[in-house]
Amino acid sequence: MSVVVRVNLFSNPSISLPSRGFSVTSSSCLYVGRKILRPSSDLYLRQRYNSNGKRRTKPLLAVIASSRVPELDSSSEPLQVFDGSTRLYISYTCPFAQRAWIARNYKGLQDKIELVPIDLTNRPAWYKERVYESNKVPALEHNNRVIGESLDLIKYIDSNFEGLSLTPDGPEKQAFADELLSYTDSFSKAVRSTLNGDDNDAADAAFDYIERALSKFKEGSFFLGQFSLVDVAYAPFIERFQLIFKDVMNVDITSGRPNLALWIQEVNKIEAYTETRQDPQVIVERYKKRVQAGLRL
Ligand SMILES: N[C@@H](CCC(=O)N[C@@H](CS)C(=O)NCC(=O)O)C(=O)O
Repeated sequence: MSVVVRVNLFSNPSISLPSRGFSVTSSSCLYVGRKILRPSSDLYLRQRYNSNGKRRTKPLLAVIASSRVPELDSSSEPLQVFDGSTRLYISYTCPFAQRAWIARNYKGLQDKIELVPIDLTNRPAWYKERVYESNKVPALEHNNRVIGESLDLIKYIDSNFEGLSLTPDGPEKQAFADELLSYTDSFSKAVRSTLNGDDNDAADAAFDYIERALSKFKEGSFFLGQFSLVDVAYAPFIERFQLIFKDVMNVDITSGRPNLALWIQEVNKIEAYTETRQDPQVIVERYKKRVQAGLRL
């Protein structure tokens, strides 16, 4: 008899990014020793090939990953929570947390909201006890309270902090934003059901929905024309699905979907997002490990 275990594709990751003693001092500059890296739109391409067209031995994203703030784990001293600091608890591997991280970066809040990465495979006990009872990421500690749930959180960050707005103007865009935000879970579920072999057509239908949605506002390549909460909500998931479909099924999700292709291209020009991207190889390897372990997504 086979036992089927249902898991969230991206929670409880078995692989976490390496973290060494490098520091991140601002949004756009990563200091690795004495070298300053400035992530840019063609980050992924630059990671793979050097100027002679030869493949790099050390991927640039891996260098950036290793320059990130180290994760806290069960051996980490408890933070002085509710001391007036504003902290965003994330995991580098979690797409829900990535949403909040992108919003914080986009609004230029690196000095106002401290990033606190947690190792989800070996969580500090005090996180659940003192910070967030649900023991999940993301969570924001702000004004002596904790806000969770990524979609609520990106809205909260947008309306309670200074910086570029992620909220659309006008009732038409607002209504469309609400519709698209409420579709995010159905979108992931549909794509996962194809990856699980339950419904071969569900992912196609979900990507077609995105393709159509991207044609609504013509003044830009993003869902609502300009970069907004909707792009923030979808980017981490489309990032993962594109890689997995390409690598595992040899399917290009942008084929026949020019709006989606353009959206991916444009979103990869937003530094606030590219800084949060995971090493593509790590995403694919983690997915394969789950499949090999017989886990459903
Ligand atoms: N609905 C939540 C989902 C958050 C979530 O599932 N986070 C995962 C990591 S990707 C987590 O913290 N899992 C730990 C657990 O479930 O114990 C949101 O949108 O923030």
